[in-house]
Amino acid sequence: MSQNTSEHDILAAADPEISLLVDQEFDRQMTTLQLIASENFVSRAVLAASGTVLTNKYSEGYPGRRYYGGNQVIDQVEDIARDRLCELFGAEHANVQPHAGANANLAAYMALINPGDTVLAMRLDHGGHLTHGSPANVTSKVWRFVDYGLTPANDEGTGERIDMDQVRDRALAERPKLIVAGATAYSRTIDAKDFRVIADEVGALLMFDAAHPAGLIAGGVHPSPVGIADVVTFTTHKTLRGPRGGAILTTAALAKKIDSAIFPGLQGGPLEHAIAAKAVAFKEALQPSFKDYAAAIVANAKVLASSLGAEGFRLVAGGTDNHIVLVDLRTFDPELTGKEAQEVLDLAGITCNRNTIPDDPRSPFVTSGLRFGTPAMTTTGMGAAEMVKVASLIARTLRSRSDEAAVAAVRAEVAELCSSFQPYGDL
Ligand code: DSN
Repeated sequence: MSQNTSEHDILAAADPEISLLVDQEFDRQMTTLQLIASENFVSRAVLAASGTVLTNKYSEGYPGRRYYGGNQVIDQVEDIARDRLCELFGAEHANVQPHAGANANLAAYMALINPGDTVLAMRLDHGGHLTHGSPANVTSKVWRFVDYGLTPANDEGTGERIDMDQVRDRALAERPKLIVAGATAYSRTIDAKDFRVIADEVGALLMFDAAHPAGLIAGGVHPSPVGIADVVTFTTHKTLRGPRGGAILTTAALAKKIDSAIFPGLQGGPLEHAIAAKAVAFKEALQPSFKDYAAAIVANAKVLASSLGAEGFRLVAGGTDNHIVLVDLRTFDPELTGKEAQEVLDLAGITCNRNTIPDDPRSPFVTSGLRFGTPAMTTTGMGAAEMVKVASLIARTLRSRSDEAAVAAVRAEVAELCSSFQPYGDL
């Protein structure tokens, strides 16, 4: 199989070593289940735009204000991307240059606050992101992060929600300059309005990191933070189903600060081939069918969650409102770690990631949880019946993890299932 017939042949002739690896990765993606919550399958149009001569162009600056000549065409590409993104989210200003979500977040901090200022963000071990002040991340070295977390788990499944009382208490005590709403491993809806009230009470700015739910917001199935948060950052490659990259939305009043923070503050030349691919993805997300896609992502996640629950896994936060299903493995098997589970699932062709669960007794490298997500499998056309099957394949693999033949049998079933749900058709 090949990624793209003519481009494939050119690459194969020029660099068989890399070409072979691209083929192998294509095969892996087509024959295994992609359940990493932050991944998706872009359309062939997005793939095509990504591999264009736009990669050749230097265009430091912004449309109409570049530091290099020859940007007449590039300016139009970037303007279209910005306009489509503003239309998609009803935003006043868009910056489509962030190379990644981490860059978008860094730029937002640089634009909104000064080094040393206090930021209130979600605890990493409760679902926050590295750029929300991890000790290992540059954000914690430049700004002073304080955190909030989830309510305790309970038997009714109504716990493990963002503890808004704690957010308010911490905000009143710490007087942050900025509050960050948003998470990387949280399966419930986050409403910017709840955070806005607290931000206003303490005079803080509000940033919403929508990296995970961006596509759900664009598709109208999650509440939009645009017009509520001062700045909204996100990645374009998760639920939004665009190329790998980031973007920022903000108000007209903050536009210049955000733009300056990205360039020249943080980045040099933008990746205009990626920006073209973002524009294509934004056009796709503007189609009515994208609403159906967003709704299907959530519907699939709910079925996957309830089916995994029926297999004996404890659902963190009692279930899901979005594309993420976070399971606590300890009820399924107290000896099973996230690391071991991820590794054996990989052998069975089920791709997911281990994840800490709230107050995890194990280290972040080992963990007691697994995170699953439905954006990619929903793109392939899978629905409720397939989600039930996937949950059963996951449970079977983990139950028989020391039996190589049983794992191989699951691997064969996975390949059979995937063969009916090919995102790139007969490519
Ligand atoms: N690595 C992303 C995720 O998987 O959620 C966040 O940056």
